[in-house]
Amino acid sequence: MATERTFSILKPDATKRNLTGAVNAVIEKAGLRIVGQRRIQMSQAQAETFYAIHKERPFFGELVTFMTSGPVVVQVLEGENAVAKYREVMGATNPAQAAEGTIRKTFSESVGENTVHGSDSVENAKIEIAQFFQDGDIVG
Ligand code: D4T
Repeated sequence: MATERTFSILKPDATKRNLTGAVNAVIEKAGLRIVGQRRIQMSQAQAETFYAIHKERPFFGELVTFMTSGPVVVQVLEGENAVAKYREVMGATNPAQAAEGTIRKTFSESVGENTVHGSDSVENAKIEIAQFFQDGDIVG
């Protein structure tokens, strides 16, 4: 198993409900180390670029509106198999289908406002991290 980095976003529904610490506790308990973290207001252009893969999907407009509706916390997580591990800790995209104990099962109210994002591959993690972090802002 390899030490990897993945990219995480605590979405506006998390910051709005003061869940930053509660979600971070789940992340750290799972053995993932938060090696970079910044609270930002995402611009429309940043959100559109980040979710460009979903541009043709019917929910794209709503997704961009939601992601820019309040502050988000962007993070770099590090650990053994961090990409897959974090996807497991987040739970299914739709919280109604998420397993017990996952972040989305515990905290999320809908598929649109599902509290966290996590990269789906090591390759995408690198691209996503580079969109929001400079090397010096990640301290492992
Ligand atoms: P992200 O990318 O935010 O980590 O979510 P997932 O990887 O779990 O899910 P995704 O890429 O399929 O969806 C991206 C983003 O779009 C929102 N969404 C999704 C939505 O608003 N309505 C929908 O029907 C779906 C499928 C939620 C996450």
